[in-house]
Amino acid sequence: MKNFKKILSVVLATMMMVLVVGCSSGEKPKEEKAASSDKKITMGFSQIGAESEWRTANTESVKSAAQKAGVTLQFSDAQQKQENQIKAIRSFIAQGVDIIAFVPIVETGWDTVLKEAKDAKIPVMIVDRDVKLSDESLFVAKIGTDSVAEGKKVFAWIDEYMAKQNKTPRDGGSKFNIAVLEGTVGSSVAVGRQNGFKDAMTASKNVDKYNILLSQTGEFTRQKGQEVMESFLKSDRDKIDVLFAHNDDMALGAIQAIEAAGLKPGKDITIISIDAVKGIFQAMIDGKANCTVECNPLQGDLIMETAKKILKNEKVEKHVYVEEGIFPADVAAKVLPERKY
Ligand code: GZL
Repeated sequence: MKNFKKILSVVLATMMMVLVVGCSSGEKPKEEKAASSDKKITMGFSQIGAESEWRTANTESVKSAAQKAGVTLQFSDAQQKQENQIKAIRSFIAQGVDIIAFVPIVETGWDTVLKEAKDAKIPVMIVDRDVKLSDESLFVAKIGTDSVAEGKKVFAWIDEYMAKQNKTPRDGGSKFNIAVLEGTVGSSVAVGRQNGFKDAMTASKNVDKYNILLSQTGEFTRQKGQEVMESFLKSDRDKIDVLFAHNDDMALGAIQAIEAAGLKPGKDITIISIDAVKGIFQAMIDGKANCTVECNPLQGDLIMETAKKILKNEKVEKHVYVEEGIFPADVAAKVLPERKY
């Protein structure tokens, strides 16, 4: 009997040991798990869509930079709808991400949802485009491009080019007629590029040489750019001297419409656009476009570096602009092989 009791107590003690070891090697206590996971940042990123070559490059840059930086990315594509972006930001808040970054498709309508993020103590970064807010403390940093400067560069190049090429207005009048394909209505980029272009024209000594004959949104897409250019050519085929497209994709669509109308893009109609994507370099090499102003989508690394600084409570610049150049047709063949997007 005594032996039996001894064996039983050893068995019971062993079972207790197994139970204790089993529990401790399973789930970590909540605070310990939380502490160890603090090192890995989770970012909620709301992208506007995939409307252009530029946007695709911007998305690729963000995703690859997140992977490189060890940031877990909750990525949402809003399919060009602000309400989808607001829904995505609300879901990031509900998930309790560490930081939110988003590309605001239009300038206004963000105060309420960004206040919700602030109340949830989740820092927000604005990427690429600008927002109009009643309270600038609703975001910590903005990383993007200077659309007003891009618009100014466009006019400066046109003015220099028309003089250098000894061009005269196609309709025999005294002014060069300019057609403009605008970007997304209400986006800071379309507003900035148009204002920069017009401000530079107004300030120019040659202001009387130019007339903005036509200006309409092509929504930053190739398809819409072609459609709107077709309508411009229907009404003013033999009057248009210059096409300014707010992005290269719309210019590439317009080139198809100009050729279909029996005109020579890049010759009959001088074409300048913004982004500097590979497609426009090829069009310039083919003699169908004349210049592109760079707008740099490769913002991913800067976004991730800035996010890490914000979460370590380090000081960051409120507004950071990425580097941007300008590429006329005569450098296109040399530069194209080096282009990353
Ligand atoms: C520019 C970016 C614009 C590009 C377009 O900062 O927001 O949106 O110029 C893109 O190609 O669709």
